[in-house]
Amino acid sequence: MNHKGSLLEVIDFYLVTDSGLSKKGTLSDVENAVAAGCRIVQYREKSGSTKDMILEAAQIKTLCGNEAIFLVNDRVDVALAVDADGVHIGQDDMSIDMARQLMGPDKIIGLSVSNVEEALDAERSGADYVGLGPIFDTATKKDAGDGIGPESIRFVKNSVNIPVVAIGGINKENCTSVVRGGADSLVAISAVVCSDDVKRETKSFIDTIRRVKLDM
Ligand code: 3NM
Repeated sequence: MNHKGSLLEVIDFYLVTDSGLSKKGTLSDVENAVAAGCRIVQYREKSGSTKDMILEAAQIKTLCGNEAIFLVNDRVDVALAVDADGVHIGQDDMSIDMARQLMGPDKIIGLSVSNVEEALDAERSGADYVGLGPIFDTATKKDAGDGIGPESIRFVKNSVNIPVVAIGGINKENCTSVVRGGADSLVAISAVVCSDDVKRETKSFIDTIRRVKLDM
C-alpha cells in the first residue's frame, strides 16, 4: 500500500493519542479507534523514556497493521526506530527539509500550522498535509493559543493542495462546522480519549464527518 497516495481518500477522523488524558490507556484507545474504522493514528507522547516510547510505538504500529497509517509526533528517531509511516512535526521542531532527509521520500510528513502563510510554507517545503489549529480554544495543549474559528479553514483549504486536518477544541457539537468549513479530516483528542467508549465515540465522529461531506 502506498500510504501517501491513499492518504487523502482514507482520512476523515484522525486519532491523536494522549496518555495523560486517556481513560483506558493509549493502546486501548488505538485498538478501539482502529476497530471503529479510524484510518490514521498519531502517537503523541510528551513524557517517558525513549526506550518506553519505542516499545509503545512498536505496539501501536502492530495495532494499526494494514488498517491505519501510523505517525509519530515530533520524534523522528522513534518513527525511524519502529519504521512508522511518518511523522507529525510542529513549527518549533526540526525543519521539514531535515525531517525529509532523515525519513526518506516515501514517508508521510505533517506539519502544524495556524494560518495561510504557514500552510503555504509547509506545502512548499514538501509537507504531505497540514494540521491546522487550534480551531477552537482547547485546554489539551497549553500553548496552543486562541481558537482561529472554523471559518478560517476555508482560507487555508483554498490556498494549498495538500490535505488540511483540523485540530483543537473539536467535539461532537462543533465538528459539523469544521467539516463544512472545508477540513479534509479532523482530530478530537479529549472528546474521544476521555470518553468511556472510544470505539463508540470514534464511530460517531466518522459517521458524522462522512454524512456532512456527502451533504456538501
Ligand atoms: N495541537 P483537543 S491543538 C495537539 O493547534 C494539539 O496545533 C493543536 O486537543 C494545534 O481535541 C491540540 O482535546 C490539542 O482540543 C487538541
